[in-house]
Amino acid sequence: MRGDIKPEVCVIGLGYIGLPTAAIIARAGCPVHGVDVTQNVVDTINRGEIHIEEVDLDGLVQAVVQRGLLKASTEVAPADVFVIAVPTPFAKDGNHTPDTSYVMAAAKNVAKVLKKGDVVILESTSPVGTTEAMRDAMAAERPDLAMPGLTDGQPDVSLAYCPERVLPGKILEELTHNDRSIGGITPRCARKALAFYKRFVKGECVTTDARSAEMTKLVENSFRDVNIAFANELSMIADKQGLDVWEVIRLANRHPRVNILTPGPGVGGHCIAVDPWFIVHGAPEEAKIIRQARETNDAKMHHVLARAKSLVEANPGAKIACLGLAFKANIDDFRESPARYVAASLAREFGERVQVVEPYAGELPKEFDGTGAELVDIDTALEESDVLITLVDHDVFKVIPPEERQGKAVYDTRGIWPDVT
Ligand code: SAJ
Repeated sequence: MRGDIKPEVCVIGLGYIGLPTAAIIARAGCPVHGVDVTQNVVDTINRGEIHIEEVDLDGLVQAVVQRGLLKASTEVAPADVFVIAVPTPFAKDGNHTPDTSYVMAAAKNVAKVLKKGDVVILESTSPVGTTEAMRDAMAAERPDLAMPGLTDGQPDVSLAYCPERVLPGKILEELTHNDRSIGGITPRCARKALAFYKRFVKGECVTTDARSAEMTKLVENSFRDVNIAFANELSMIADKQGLDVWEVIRLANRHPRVNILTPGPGVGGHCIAVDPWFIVHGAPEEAKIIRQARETNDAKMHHVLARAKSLVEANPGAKIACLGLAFKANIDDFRESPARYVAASLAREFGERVQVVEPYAGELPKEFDGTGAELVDIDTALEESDVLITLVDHDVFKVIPPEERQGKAVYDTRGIWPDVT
């Protein structure tokens, strides 16, 4: 990887982060070999199409595939730079233990094709120490190569941890413009990774060590989780004391140094509700607020369900419209969504009385099967339902004027209608 010569890049894991990253690297002119275990994903990308929804990603993937800069397969191929963006889910032990087996498997596959001078970068959100563990696994696979931190002399390869911090729905923009932490196993590793990111990142790239970069990623999402938990706790206190939490937050936020976030039906998505557990797992005695925030945000979902049920029971026979299934506003991502959990629980209990409005869904998810609940458009729901439960703050719901909601019982868990308390 020297001068103006574009490095060949192998991106392992072509999901929500890996595919946009591969496409952006290819757009910068580097030939990218994308790797995914799912044949269907590989075939889709090689046709210039995409298997996930993300703003503007379809056009970009089509363009780089057509230009021959992005090719996908199921096998890792030799390259100058390897970027690993595979999932790090929980283990199935029920204890929120991080499962880094996909990262380790990717590291071993990379090790097989590794040559002197290569750079290996881990992007997956990972517990502290994962990059070093990856290095050790690669060293075991390739004793012929001097690994960073394990040799007194110059290492043969570089290894770094460089997390993304992009917001779903704005991934392409944020991949390019956000600042990045670049954590090398050694400072030299960080410099090698930095030179690579400079090719396609316009934000500032700040170098550090691998463990600090791993922790930084976890801390960012935990910070947000703790702050959302504060808002959700306030909303439960307000419910108990008969206060309008939106009014209290609006007023408190007039203080120049107070910025309370927005209560909702709980925290969804694959990052904020997951990453804090990686910190708790690493330091269970110390991570008290972080653990409590997770528990508070999960408890909020059950609080919302209980309050919704009481409202339905107070309106016997009435049709109920659940507005939204997505995990947050204006996206079509329904995974790990508290809204989906609440709506499905109501559907199981109240069956045909439940209508679901989700402009981003073509059909209801599987757990609604056999409940009798139906997916309807917003006009049908406003015509037929007497109870409205707002679970997602989609723009299309925000613009429903008070006249169209008149006479209906409303539970607005997102605070989208200022006239509703
Ligand atoms: N939420 C609230 N109240 C709020 C803000 C959010 O209830 O005031 C809820 C949302 O409805 C949603 C969840 O929290 O269910 C998370 O939404 P989000 O928009 O805060 O974050 P994500 O999960 O879409 O993306 C996050 C981002 N992290 C931070 O903002 C610290 C993103 O920058 C990360 O890159 C991403 O996680 C990730 O991949 O880790």
